[in-house]
Amino acid sequence: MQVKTVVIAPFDDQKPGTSGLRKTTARFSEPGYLEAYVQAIWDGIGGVAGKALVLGGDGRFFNDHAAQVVLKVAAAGGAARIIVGKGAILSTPAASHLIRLRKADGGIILSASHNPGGLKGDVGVKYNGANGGPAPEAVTDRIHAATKTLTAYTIADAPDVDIDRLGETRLGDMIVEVVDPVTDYAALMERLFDFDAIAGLIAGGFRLRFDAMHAVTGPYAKVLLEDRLGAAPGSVVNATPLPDFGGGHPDPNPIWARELMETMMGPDAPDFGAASDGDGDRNMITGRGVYVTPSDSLAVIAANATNIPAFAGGLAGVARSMPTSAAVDRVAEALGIACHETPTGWKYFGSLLDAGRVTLCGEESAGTGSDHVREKDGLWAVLAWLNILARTGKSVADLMADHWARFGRNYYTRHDYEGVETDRAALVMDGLRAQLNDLPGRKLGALTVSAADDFAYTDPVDGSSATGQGIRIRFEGGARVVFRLSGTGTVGATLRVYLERLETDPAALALDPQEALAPVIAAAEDLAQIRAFTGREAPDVIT
Ligand code: G16
Repeated sequence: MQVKTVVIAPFDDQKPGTSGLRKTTARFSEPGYLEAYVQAIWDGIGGVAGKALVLGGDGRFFNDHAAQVVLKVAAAGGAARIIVGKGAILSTPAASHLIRLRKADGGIILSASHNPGGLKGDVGVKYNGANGGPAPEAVTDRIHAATKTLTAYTIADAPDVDIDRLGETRLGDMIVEVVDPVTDYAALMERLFDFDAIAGLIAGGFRLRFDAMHAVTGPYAKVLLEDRLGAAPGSVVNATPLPDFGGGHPDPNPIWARELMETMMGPDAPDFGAASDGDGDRNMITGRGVYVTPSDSLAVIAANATNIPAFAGGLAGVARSMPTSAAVDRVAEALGIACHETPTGWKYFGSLLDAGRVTLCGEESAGTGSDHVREKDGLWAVLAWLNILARTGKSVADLMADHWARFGRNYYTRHDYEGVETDRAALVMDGLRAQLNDLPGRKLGALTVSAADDFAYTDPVDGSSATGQGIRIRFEGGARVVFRLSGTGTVGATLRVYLERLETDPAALALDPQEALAPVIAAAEDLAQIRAFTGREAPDVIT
């Protein structure tokens, strides 16, 4: 095998964000851009020589080419083995599982998650470590440092490897092992859940719809929900992964999964509806006439966990990202288990999961998962819900009503301002930071600020810390607003405002969340002056 050394000027915009490096397809297509980043990953992890890695992705436009680049830069670096999903397909949780199952040194996941794909969309590259989870900050910092000084990369000068056929081939001395993307993951799911109970529920006439949003979960959902659990053929819709996700935005929320929402709120709605995102780690849960927020979903799974065989012995603890609502905190309190509050990003759950301190984690950004892998897992969440519904015999609506009656309801909404000019978004955040010390005691309408800070976190296991993770303002009585800049966008800044209020009055548990939160929404605007600073009259997306 010939190895070429290509001299480059370092790229100055390769800082990994919340979840790997995400850029426009156009940027990633520039000569050497991807190659240089992959080389920087090898440098950041101490070289790839002799290592075994997993490789796969969400099937988006550019990934075919990207997979070949990763293989060739890995071969040039002396990697021993690459285990690749057929056609470069692996959902993010399936990749995490494969890394753990095969005891690989890590893996490369080619995905920009829920960001649109195609020529005008985005591309992403993520490195996961040997525990199957996203690289911790210390590693992404080293990768970033390497990108800034990289002046050359090495690449195998060889024809493309056939990754559409199962089995082993070689690229120089490196073994390329092509595996079925679904088999191992499906076997794992069968071990975790009560498939007999779910199949029984479905055989009894329970109807479901799963929207794969033309993204990676289609083949997984077909096998699990239709073939193994007996859901009617066609229950999985938009099931074929397309390079541009059918022109859609594969983000499972009421805005982007509108078709599913309309079906679920319509007259002949199935009993259960769910969707997943580009790379299969996010989820949306709905029932007939009811939408379940990700924060509530986490709390409901925690409260009903012992119905799930994998959790029969109870939960060690739970964790949620800081902007996620406190619904799960109340469940943890009732169960007498610890509840950890971490910064946004699944990587922060890794050490807690590895140390056995938590079993279940979740994020408001449609992520839920457990210690079975080290990523959030969309289909896992769907199966967890089906398992709970099958064992309790309740409908989604009844399960929610019972949960709120017992624990109270954390009304929750997120308002996103997208594509804001970066300096204007910074003005909003700086303005808030400047007020922090003076806020406690301040009255905003009927609300009084009880505490305000810029969230900082110290990992209780490894002592690593993260600062500047979002402005957190709490009000007396349990209401809260959080301001944070997204770490996954590729154009300008996305300002996220997370709003929450606890309600325990049994007569007020079925309000419209925007109405229930109106005083908190008004207080947030008062504090942040988003209209004045950004010129925006209203959020672009409300979920
Ligand atoms: C990624 C991370 C999640 C995180 C989310 C937040 O999700 O994996 O852990 O909660 O980003 O994104 P932002 O910084 O935009 O608020 P995904 O599904 O895009 O990989």
